[in-house]
Amino acid sequence: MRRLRIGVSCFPSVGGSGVVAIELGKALVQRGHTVHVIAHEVPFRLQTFDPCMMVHEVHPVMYDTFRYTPYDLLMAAKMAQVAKRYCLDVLHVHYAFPHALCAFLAKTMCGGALPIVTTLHGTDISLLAIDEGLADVIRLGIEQSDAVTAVSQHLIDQTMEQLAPKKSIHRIVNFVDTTVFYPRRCPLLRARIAPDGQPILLHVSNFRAIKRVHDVVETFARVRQAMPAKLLLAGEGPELNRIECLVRARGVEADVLFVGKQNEVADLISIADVMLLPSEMESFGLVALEAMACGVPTVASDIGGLPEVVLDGVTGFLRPVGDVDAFVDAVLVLLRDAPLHAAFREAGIARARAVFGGAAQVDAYEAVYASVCAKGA
Ligand code: GMT
Repeated sequence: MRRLRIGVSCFPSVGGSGVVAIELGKALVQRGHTVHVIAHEVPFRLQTFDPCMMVHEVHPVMYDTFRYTPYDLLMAAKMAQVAKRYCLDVLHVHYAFPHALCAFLAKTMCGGALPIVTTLHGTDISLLAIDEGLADVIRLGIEQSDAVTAVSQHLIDQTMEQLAPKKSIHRIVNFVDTTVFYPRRCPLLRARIAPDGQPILLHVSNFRAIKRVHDVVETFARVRQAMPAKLLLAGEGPELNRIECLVRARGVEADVLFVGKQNEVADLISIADVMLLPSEMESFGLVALEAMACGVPTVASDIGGLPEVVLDGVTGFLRPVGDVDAFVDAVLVLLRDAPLHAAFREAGIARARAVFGGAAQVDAYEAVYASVCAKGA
């Protein structure tokens, strides 16, 4: 396909959507496209310099009249400016709310000549659970996009059910860079965390309430009653203080390590025996995929898009949301049955490479770009 100039907008801080936006950007650059990232700060996964991947920061305007900084308008203005200055062929935004709406404004400022691709990641749709009044504005963002993708079939179904947009949505699942996420051998790191060879459980998230990190702690506390074990908690967020208190209240602080926000998680994941993801909702669950690629089975909630990632009884276990007993049983099965653990590990690595290795997903995004560019031509 012809080489494109692609604008990309995402939330750059730690979170799967930012990771996917940047990893896709890197893959597109490798295929000869030029990518212009438009975000309020440099995305955390963008570590290496490439002259074909530029970052345009959206700066806040502090002015007494504004109670809140008008992020959406500043983003829209920056999108339009970059589109005009660099003659963008297409603008790919992650999140309908607010980025598809910013893109709609930018397109208008560009005289309508800017095809927009929007990828839904789930949080816009879960926002509706909090504020139904947002439905019209989110639907507008979706319908004004030239093409819309979503990271799981579950998210497509949920969007159709809740918003009924007059728009078809393409399923393009998330992917993982298997040259970064593979089973790494880190014996020294492992020995520092678990000096007596204890199994290691891991949870990585942004500690939002939806992640149910309290279930991680409760699961671990009960596993710990049955056998020696260690728990690694990576990430930060609104629930962190509560979780620290819970760890102390359950008397497991000697076996729990809070490692905070981490940009490079492949080593951390590779030393774990089981990943725990008991979320209330996940449209995809990128961290379960990263774990799978590193050979670490996940015990996750049987919810949202997680069954499209974790194969129950093959690469991990899926259990009902909040059923801590079931989570404990699943973890103990994996920790006590070494051949089963090894089989899950191998199945996970093979599935990550075959289904989520990136080539098919980048092909699919390129096809979407080609179709919207052709329509606009
Ligand atoms: O889950 C979050 O709190 C972060 C959010 C994000 O913006 O990264 O995650 C959403 O997008 C990820 C990437 O597509 C998915 O892996 C997560 O499942 C999804 N989160 C939810 O649906 C709650």
